[in-house]
Amino acid sequence: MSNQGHGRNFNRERGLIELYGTDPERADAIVFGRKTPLGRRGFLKGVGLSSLGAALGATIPFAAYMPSGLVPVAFADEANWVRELSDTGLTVLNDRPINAETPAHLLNDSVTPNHLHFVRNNGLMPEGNGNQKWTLSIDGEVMRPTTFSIADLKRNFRPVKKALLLECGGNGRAGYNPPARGNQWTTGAVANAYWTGVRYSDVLNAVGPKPTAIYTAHYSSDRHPSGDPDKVVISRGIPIAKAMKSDTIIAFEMNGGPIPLTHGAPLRVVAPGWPGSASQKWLNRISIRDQVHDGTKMTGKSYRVPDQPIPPGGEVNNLDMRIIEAMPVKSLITRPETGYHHKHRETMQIGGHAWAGDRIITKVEVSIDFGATWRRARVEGPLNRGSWQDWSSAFKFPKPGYYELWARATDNEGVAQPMLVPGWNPRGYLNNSTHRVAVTAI
Ligand SMILES: Nc1nc2c(c(=O)[nH]1)N[C@H]1C(S)=C(S)[C@@H](COP(=O)(O)O)O[C@H]1N2
Ligand SMILES: [Mo]
Repeated sequence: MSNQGHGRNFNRERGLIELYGTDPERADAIVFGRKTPLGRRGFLKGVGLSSLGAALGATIPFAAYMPSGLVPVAFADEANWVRELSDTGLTVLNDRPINAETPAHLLNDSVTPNHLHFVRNNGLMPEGNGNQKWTLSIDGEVMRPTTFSIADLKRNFRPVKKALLLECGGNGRAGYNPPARGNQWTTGAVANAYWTGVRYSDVLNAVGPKPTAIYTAHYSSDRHPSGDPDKVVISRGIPIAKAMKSDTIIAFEMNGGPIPLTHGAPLRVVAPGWPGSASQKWLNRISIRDQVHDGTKMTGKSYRVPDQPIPPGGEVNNLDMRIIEAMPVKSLITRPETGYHHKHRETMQIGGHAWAGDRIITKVEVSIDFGATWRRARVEGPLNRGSWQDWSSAFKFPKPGYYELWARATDNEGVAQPMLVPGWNPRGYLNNSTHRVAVTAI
């Protein structure tokens, strides 16, 4: 019922590196397609790695001669990233591609530092070199198709620096029942870093969108896990109206320094408040279209939800799915950390962040009695448009015992977070139910 994913490990996607540590025979079976001693091949279905074997087997011709239980050299890169991300406290949900989320209490800063920003990759990251020569070409429904170097972007347009909210459309997926396949994000696929770049609108205006321009299409240089160079990992876009907003940017810096490879170096879109997939990383081409973009992961069930509510586990025709645009109102309790023991005679400080797609947060309420009564928290204004907002409150517990802190945000249209997991959908997007933190008063 909560969106915290407690007890949902049965459905967790195990990463390959972890599997090499705990069950090397089975890891081998996935990578090299060998039958496991127990013949449990079918069991791997739905673990999320089942297609990997076929893909990799083809690229490792001497697989059959490799000693069992060695992490194949093809995974060395991923193994390093897994180590680095886990060391900073992130929870790695998948290692090929890399996906990692941030525990709520590590997201307490108003501006999220690089090493605590969740990572969501659909494919394999491009090689980290060649940034000097990076270009962005813009074509399609524009008067003057142009190729910009990063220096051109910096020279021709006024740089802007803004704290911008990125949340994966699947954040909270672990709360859905029946479970939806994909990374089992709990609450941590959200962050609010400083991004420096140029306004998307300035760049578009410079190349002159034609009257027929209605949607953008973003392209990048990440690689398909199958190794097939013709397969596009992801190519998403946004309506021209979203691209024209003052807080939608083409970024070349994160928190005042170069963008790390994991977050899209050297150039990415940041379209705050929309599903993170709208913020293409490793951006090298924008094509302006006269129709809604239909690139990889724009269609079918990817980043789309049923246009009409359906029952949990229900079927829905792809024609009845719509693209997710602004993300719904949501909040996070970042202090105290769940499991905290608090002296009940003392006042407890509680706080976190709230955000609402393209809207503003007008109210955050907190309950320590399972929603029976609510108290209004203090809410700060956003650092700028597109940033999340901080909130805080203080509580005294009436007597020792077990409590849950619940937080519920409301946006400027009067829409509040639901307390239970809302509208089931096939891929488990848009779970914005109230965050809950357990505290023992002693
Ligand atoms: N090229 C490219 N861009 C991408 C992705 C990707 O896999 N490839 N993932 C998208 C998704 S689904 C999300 S949620 C955000 C995550 O950004 P982050 O990894 O910097 O947190 O990047 C988006 N941009
Ligand atoms: Mo995402």
